[in-house]
Amino acid sequence: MTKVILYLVLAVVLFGVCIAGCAAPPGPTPTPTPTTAPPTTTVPSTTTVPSTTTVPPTTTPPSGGTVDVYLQAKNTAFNKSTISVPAGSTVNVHFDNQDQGVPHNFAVYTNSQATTKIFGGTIITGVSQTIYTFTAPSSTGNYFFRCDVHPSVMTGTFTVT
Ligand SMILES: [Cu+2]
Repeated sequence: MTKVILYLVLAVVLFGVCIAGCAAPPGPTPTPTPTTAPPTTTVPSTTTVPSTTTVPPTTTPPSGGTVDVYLQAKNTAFNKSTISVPAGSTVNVHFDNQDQGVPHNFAVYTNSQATTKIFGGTIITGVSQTIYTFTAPSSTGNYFFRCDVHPSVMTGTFTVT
């Protein structure tokens, strides 16, 4: 009797061992953790600050540039009553005397009183042409121009802007 029990116990134990061994759930197969390659940290390129190129100051004083004026004298009259030029500009007056045997010129004064001359062109006798060059006043305003030979009839306003 005891032998049978012993066998039974043995069988149960063995069975249990078998169950434990065989039915043992497979150990969790270690899933290989994907070794993610560490992101290569790109070193930010040091942005070199562009050196500010300093523009050398222009040594020439600001001027009004050059302006060309075309003035004709004909029948003892100018073909224009107003002349406008930028302040401080170099004025080239292309003077055309169309009066045969008649002298004319071009002159600029501070005002119509014509007591203070700014520029006086050489008198030329027609028919002939010349170019008067002078520097316009640096102050803006209305000045006066005329022909010195015919100051009562050949006059105009010289405007500096
Ligand atoms: Cu004249």
